[in-house]
Amino acid sequence: MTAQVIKSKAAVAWGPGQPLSMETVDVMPPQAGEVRIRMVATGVCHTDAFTLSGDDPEGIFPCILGHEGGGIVESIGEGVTSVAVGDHVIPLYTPECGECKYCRSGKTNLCQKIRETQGKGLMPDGTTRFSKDGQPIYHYMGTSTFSEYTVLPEISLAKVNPQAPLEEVCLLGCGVTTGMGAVINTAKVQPGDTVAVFGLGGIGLSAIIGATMAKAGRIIAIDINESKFELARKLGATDCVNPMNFDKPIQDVIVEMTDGGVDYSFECIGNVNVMRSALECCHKGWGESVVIGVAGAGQEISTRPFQLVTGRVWRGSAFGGVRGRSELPEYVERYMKGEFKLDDFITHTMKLEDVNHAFDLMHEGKSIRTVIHF
Ligand code: NAD
Ligand code: AHE
Ligand code: ZN
Ligand code: ZN
Repeated sequence: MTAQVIKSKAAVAWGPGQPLSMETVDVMPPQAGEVRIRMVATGVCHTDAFTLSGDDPEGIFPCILGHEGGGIVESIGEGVTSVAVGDHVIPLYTPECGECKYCRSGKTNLCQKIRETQGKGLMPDGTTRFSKDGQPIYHYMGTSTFSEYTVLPEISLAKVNPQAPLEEVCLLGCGVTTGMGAVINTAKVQPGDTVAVFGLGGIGLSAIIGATMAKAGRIIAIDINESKFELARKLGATDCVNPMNFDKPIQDVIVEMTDGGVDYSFECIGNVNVMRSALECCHKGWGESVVIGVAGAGQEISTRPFQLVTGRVWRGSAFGGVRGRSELPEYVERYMKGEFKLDDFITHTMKLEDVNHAFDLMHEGKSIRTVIHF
């Protein structure tokens, strides 16, 4: 049967800084190489709030935000072969085509096959599948998970074990994979290493899980909100530090605590001043700092070049360096085997109608992850 336009409940971002608005939107059938999915659950990540704030140079409105979802294939477009109706899938904002220069390089997970149109809020053919009363509504990060139904390119879906609870493994669509992957794939932390994690939201706490899995010897968790420390300790942090309790720069505090600095640090906030601290708390000669946080338009990082001349390394990580289609299903299997937990992260669950409250909780520092159930 040919797929039809579907009416879908969606939280629409009409403009920067405005609360999301619940609307019934039209979702077109998937075109060639595309898939329409029914969303089962989605997490709310700080990057959604960042784009809504207007700080994202790629922010485009009106759009449907959301990129940490789990869903079930509702219909497929012409030529789609890798997923079928009924498959359980996790949307990927970092697709994997397997054939572009980036995919073939073996050096990065940053597939660029559809990056240009994705950044403009469009499907690969340059059009959108969402509209409201005939007005086009843009996609976001190629995923738009704050909608009952969404359309994605086939290359932007990871097919996962149907036994896995989508209400939990949706967090592998961004936050948990990003933090764990940055430690394991990007930094390649080794047993005994000393690690500092700046910012204890979903990303930073997942980095702590990654560091614990990698058997880091010491894991220093840093946040200005001390209510985050209890979970950080439970996940493996050996030291919890609030920079506000010191009258000197936090990098000096950490260098003193660690006999010269850490082997690896991770910035999980999106604050360019903290990015500098994270680099400068690294050990002379070999310490490496990984930028994960996303900073607003116009912001830049700086340090004395001498910090790099003397052996510290600055690098970055997107989606934990994970190739979504070929590697994410394995993360789901590892979760199913009990190698790590996800329910610790889910501090709140709610309906899509309450998504603005999820943003409030995040801004007030009261949640780790809110999961929206459809
Ligand atoms: P979050 O808001 O849940 O957590 C941020 C944490 O940082 C909070 O606990 C907050 O108290 C703490 N914090 C804020 N200012 C601080 C400071 N000056 N010093 C110490 N701690 C401070 O956010 P999240 O969802 O965990 O996301 C974290 C960052 O990672 C965001 O910038 C997000 O956009 C980015 N991100 C990047 C990727 C990627 O692939 N690179 C993926 C997901 C998220
Ligand atoms: N659009 C922003 C950058 C946003 C950004 O860095 N996104 C991360 C994922 S954050 C997920 O929560 C990412 O993967 N970036 C790689 C990419 O290709 O977008 C800007 O500054 O323009
Ligand atoms: Zn995210
Ligand atoms: Zn590719």
